[in-house]
Amino acid sequence: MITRISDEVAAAIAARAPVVALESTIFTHGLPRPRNLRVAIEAEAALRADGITPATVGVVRGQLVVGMSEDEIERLAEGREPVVKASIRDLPIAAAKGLHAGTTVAATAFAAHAAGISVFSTGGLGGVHSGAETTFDESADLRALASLPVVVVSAGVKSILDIGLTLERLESLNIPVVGYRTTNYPGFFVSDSGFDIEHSVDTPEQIAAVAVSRDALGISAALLVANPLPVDEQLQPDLLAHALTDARRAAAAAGITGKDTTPFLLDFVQQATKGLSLEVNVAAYRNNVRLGGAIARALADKRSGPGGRPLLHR
Ligand code: PSU
Ligand code: MN
Repeated sequence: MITRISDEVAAAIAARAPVVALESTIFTHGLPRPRNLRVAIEAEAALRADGITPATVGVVRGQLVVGMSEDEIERLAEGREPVVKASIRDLPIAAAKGLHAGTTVAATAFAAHAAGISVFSTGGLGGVHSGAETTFDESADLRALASLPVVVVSAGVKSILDIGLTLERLESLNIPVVGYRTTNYPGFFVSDSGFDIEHSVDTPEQIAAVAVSRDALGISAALLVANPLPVDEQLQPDLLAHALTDARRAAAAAGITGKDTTPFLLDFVQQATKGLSLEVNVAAYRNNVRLGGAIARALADKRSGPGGRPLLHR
């Protein structure tokens, strides 16, 4: 089989119980070993503790798996065998060649939607890279999110990106964005990117209501929930600004392009902040996993409650 859904995840979907999809690029390419494995396992445990079924998505020897086992997560996190970074376009190649791959936000949202999972928590989304006017480097996450009707919880787009341009693209692509209890768009490592968004929502139930309305209208874009870290947990904005300037200069000097850019910049920022950005990255991810669980529960309640009915087109 080219795809596999774990028994646990399949049972939860069939029972219309809350499920949250999790990506694997965050632990194959985003976080350093050995911390990456711990973060991935902890995210699943946190969901289970709240009664939510986790569905970590990744490619194991070519097979697109929704609901990786702990052994599979370990295998990809440890990196003893080569692991590529797979966006949607890489999936057929990974399948035919039998590769291991971490799935990006785009590829994870694709698999989650195909499996019938409505909610997906991640760290930071891909977006428009600074200098994109000459490099054309815009994450495939954006195009993917325009056509996959899932709810994606993130702490904004990564600060390494051009956030203003990314927000413009989200508008062009008709992708709804709501701030969780804020109209300040978060900048992943920092609570406020300096850019505003129009709409905020205050509860997981409200987010579920927006998702249900979107589906009732037949709009097929993802609903992006921007979930800022509390200010006392963010990275110092001036420390980040310095690290970013240096990181971009280093990437240019090293001739880094394409999908290597994001891991390079994240790694550079981590070293330049002496590991502080790593702690913030993990805290933001945890925060998003928790909120994703609450949204999944609210959605499950809404769809099974009075007047709720299962969606025809998942
Ligand atoms: N944010 C993180 N760490 C990551 C990523 C995002 O904090 O590793 C990953 C996500 O999987 C996202 C991908 O989908 O980076 C975007 O990569 P690119 O810019 O090459 O599209
Ligand atoms: Mn890119």
